Amino acid sequence: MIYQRSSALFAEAKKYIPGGVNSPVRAFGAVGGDPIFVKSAKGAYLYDEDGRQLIDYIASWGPMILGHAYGPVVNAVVEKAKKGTSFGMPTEIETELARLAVGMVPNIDRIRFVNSGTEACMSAVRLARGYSGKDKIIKFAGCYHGHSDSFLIQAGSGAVTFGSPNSPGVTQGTAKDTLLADYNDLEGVKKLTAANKGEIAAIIIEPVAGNMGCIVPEKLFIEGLRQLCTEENILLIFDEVMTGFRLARGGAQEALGVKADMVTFGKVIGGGLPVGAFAANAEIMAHLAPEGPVYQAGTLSGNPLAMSAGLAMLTELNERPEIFDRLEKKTAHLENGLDRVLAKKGIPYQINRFGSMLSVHFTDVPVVDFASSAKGNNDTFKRYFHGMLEQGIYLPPSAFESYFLNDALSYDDLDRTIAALDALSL
Ligand code: KE4
Repeated sequence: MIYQRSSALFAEAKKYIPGGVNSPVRAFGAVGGDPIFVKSAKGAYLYDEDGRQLIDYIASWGPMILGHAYGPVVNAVVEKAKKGTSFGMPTEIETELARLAVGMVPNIDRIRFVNSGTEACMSAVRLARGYSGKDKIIKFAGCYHGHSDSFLIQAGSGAVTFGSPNSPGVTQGTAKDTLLADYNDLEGVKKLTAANKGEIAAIIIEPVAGNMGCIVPEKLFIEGLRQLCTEENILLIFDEVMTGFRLARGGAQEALGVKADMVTFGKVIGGGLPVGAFAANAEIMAHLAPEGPVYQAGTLSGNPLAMSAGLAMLTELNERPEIFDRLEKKTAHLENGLDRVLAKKGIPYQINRFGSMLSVHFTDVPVVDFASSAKGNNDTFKRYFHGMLEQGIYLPPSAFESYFLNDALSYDDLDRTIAALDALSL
């Protein structure tokens, strides 16, 4: 199906913006065709430039957990904007959001706001290195922690979609300090720590992965990582940019029952405006400038508009935690429905889910790490993606992404989605 106005807008965008987008995964590179340009959104629905209504399953890649244009969030931003948009000076609302976040998330005493998940993860690793005096980090193939150099080693999300898990421009000097392990492979991590004894500052992980599709950690793996980090004096960093304030009020630490030493946030914490954050106990965070020697800064960090959006969103989630249970039930309903109709199609598939994160993989092997995720049949995935889009269902345009359900989705929306898949021949 041709989406004429979106295609025309894409052609115009490419004259001025590389690839016509400001973030590669939006360009439909993994599924082909021109990306859909969105005009507006409300609740569970996107309204594209060709006048179509689409049921949204990416929720801006996570932030719009309450649905688009959520009243209290919009009103908070509008009212705040009338009083000025940026000062470069401390404001009370930064403390209000910091106090709320620290109160919701276990094992953190202090939090620093930045402007993206990338910045949060980059800063957390610098702090871990500065605090420990050690240089190396371990990351996992297929996990994505943003686009700072240390992480673009076998990264997930858009990096792998474009077949460039290791980006040009990342120097060997940087890459040598990033050790690579496989998700759910505790023995492999143990071997790496033994071979680099005393040199590893941190292990950074997506506690529930969302950048290889959704991948759930095996219980012994994530608990084993915790034990190993404790024994080897390595900081365990949970990258909760996706999972924070989504999987539970206290994020993945609460949902998995595993304690991290540092936690990074993005997406939901900003309510749809540019906010990232990193947090830890008071002793670790005391090493951060201006209190300590590890430098980190940002002109728009703690921006009042972004803080007002984040405060409105986290206040809703904190005061109405039943949202998390509602999302769990809705996502389970979707999972069961997709499973029911896929089972009739005689093709191999896997559905992975944790809470309101879900992904569909067209393969007959369980998807437990990057290698198994990469075995998915992308031709089938393309037919799936476009077939659903033509029926008004907007799914992530890559098999290496997760769905993010939002609270505005009705059971009718979910059943329409299931029926759309039932109608597809894959
Ligand atoms: P940002 O710099 O994009 O705000 O956050 C980077 C990041 C860090 N950690 C995790 C676990 C993440 O998922 C992300 C970003 N997520 C992608 C979606 N896979 C953002 C979408 C995009 O790149 O446009």
